[in-house]
Amino acid sequence: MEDCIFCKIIDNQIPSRKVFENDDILAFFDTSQATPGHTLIVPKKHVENIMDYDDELAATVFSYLPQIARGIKKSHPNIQGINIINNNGEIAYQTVFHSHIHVIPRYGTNDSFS
Ligand code: DGP
Repeated sequence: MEDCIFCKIIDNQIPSRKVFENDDILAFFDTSQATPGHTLIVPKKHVENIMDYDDELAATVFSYLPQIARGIKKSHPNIQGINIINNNGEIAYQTVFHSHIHVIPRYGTNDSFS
């Protein structure tokens, strides 16, 4: 979609630090790392938010969460936990209107995410 930052990242028009990619999704580091390893998972199909998913897209996109979380943990062994966050709509703090799931590693009660 024209003027969508994440569509441009998917099309390699904007560089990103990729974590995982296949025909359905792209996972890449968030530029604003809430904690080290903070990753976004985006469907390659442009959908604005969760209200625009059909069941198949939801099942597909969310099915990658465990393997991506395990991959991030492998490369960041000090991870003690992970927050999965999905903001939908401006009121819910969505700022990029191409749906994405935040995978935010947690390193302890005093890490940089609160
Ligand atoms: P949200 O507030 O849930 O819509 O989160 C959007 C996130 O997208 C925010 O944490 C920063 C990240 N972001 C915005 N622009 C870019 C970009 O050009 N590249 C990358 N890697 N992340 C971006």
